[in-house]
Amino acid sequence: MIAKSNLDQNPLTKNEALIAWVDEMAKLCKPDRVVWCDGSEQEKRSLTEEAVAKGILTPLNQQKLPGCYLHRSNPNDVARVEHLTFICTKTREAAGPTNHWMEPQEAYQKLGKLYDGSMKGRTMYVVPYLMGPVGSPYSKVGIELTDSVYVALNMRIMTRMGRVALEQLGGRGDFNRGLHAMLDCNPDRRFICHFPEDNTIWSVGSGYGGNVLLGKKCLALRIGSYLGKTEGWLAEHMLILGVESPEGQMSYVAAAFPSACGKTNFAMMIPPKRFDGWKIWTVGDDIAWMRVGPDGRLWAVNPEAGYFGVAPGTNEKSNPNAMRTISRDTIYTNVAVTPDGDVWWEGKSKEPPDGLTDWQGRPWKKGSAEKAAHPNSRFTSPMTNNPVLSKQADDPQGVPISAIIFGGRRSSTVPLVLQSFNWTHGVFLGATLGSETTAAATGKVGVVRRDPMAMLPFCGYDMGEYLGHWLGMQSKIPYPPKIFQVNWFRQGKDGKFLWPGYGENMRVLKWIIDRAHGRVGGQETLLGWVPKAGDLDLSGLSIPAEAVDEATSIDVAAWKAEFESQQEFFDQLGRTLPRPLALQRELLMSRLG
Ligand code: GTP
Ligand code: SPV
Ligand code: MN
Repeated sequence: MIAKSNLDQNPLTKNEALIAWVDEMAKLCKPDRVVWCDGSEQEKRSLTEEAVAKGILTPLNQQKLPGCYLHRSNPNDVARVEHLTFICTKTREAAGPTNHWMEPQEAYQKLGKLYDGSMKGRTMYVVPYLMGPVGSPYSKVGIELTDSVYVALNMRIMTRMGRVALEQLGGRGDFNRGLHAMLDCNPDRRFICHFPEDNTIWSVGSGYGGNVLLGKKCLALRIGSYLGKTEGWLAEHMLILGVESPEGQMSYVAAAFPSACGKTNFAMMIPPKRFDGWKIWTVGDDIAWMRVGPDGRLWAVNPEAGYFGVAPGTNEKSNPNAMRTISRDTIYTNVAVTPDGDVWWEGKSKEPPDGLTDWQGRPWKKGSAEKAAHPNSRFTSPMTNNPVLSKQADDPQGVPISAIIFGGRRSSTVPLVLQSFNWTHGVFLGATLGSETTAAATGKVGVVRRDPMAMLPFCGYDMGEYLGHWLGMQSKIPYPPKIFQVNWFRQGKDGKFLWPGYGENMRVLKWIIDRAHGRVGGQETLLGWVPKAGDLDLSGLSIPAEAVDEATSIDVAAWKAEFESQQEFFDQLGRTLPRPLALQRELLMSRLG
């Protein structure tokens, strides 16, 4: 049966703009069936059964991992594809020099041909979703049309999906129009196209994560950043956490680290023994939407409702809260499995268990040069599973931010922690953030690249203008957060991390919170404020003092090279690079001598 009008097939909405658009897209893609998702438990069960029957999901050991399933993606489709991601604005200039650009009509035509008839014999799921808390004036509604049941089930975890989104939309036509088709999952026919001027996203040829869960990077960041620029707010690649002191004082922090650089871990960390009575509460682990509140502070909401987190490295010691979170109702993608249907990945335990099946479904031998789990294998879990979910995670107003942190993965040069001298310098620290590339995107891993505010792959418009927007926010925020930079990833000569990281990052966070509240002094260096001797609480830490010294040291020669490399990036940004950032760099260089 070819879907004609889906008017009478859909019991969920009378929104005419929505129905007309779904109709139009169904005429293009020609699915056999159009299924409107309501977000109910019953629907989850039937979609899951369907996915299992089709071999898209495999049940894991239901005693050990109740409600958990495994998905293996096509081996050619395991990460975001930045070279196939396009910003389709009328002019190339609007997308800027750091984005791939395609002319909108060309993109609609090119992808339109690929969509044409692509869902014959398949089902088109209509997935209404809400990014942001229910009832929040800041939340946005998107509709994703997809022929992937895996995408529908993941969107159900990652967003507030179904009726709730349609209720918030009402009769309005200002929803994000997302269309996703798997096609034959061929990289030659893979395109992730964003039309910020039309509030539209077209994605083809992939079934993986950020390429296809359109609420996440596509809407909440690329389209979101464009909306933020026009509407005067910030859409950022940031975790949001609450720090509660033993006296019960709560402070909130937002932190931008590039992909696979520690946001999920930082957002869920358990403070070490020394910090008895301190608690960390997760508001979000990947994305923050931030606006100026009526009280003049910066307020943040997490637009998501779940975690699409990196599996490798997650274990009982590094992130016990994540281990609890992923113990039920979780979809695992590209992990290894044990003979009894448990999951495994590198770093889950020291010794791999016997008889593993690798992420591609092949028998895996201990000592094999290949990884058992894909380095970008992931879990999708509802945030309500998180034992330390903040009570404010659903608050329509969000939480007030006291400090913003920028952090990259840098094996050298960048010290453990720095506080910026002022807002402009803080924006400069974010703008010049460098980080070694990870498996979260296809391409070479471990190369340092500039990743301003961890937004290089996610900014939906010209990067120089984006940095200008950040500078411009200063005059809009009467009580701005203080801005910091961290680096958990500096290495010693032996190639080992100097700083133990994970829960021990609480020691750095404590200093940051104290600085944000003006409770502790700092020591001025050429590059920013750092903790005075003794102010970074290191008691009970089982690493040599020299390692901490090395992690916090500033090497003038290395910094000269760093400033050179920053200039190369600034040159690449070209004419829209804000003048204050160029001046900031010159000022810092002259201090270095
Ligand atoms: P995306 O979901 O891609 O945006 O990543 P993320 O920023 O949330 O990264 P995540 O917390 O998942 O961490 C990525 C990898 O870094 C994992 O393998 C972690 O084990 C590792 N990691 C996280 N925090 C630390 C840390 O403090 N020190 C060290 N050495 N590794 C860390
Ligand atoms: C990232 O790459 O930053 C992620 C995973 O959070 S993805 O959803 O694939 O973008
Ligand atoms: Mn991310």
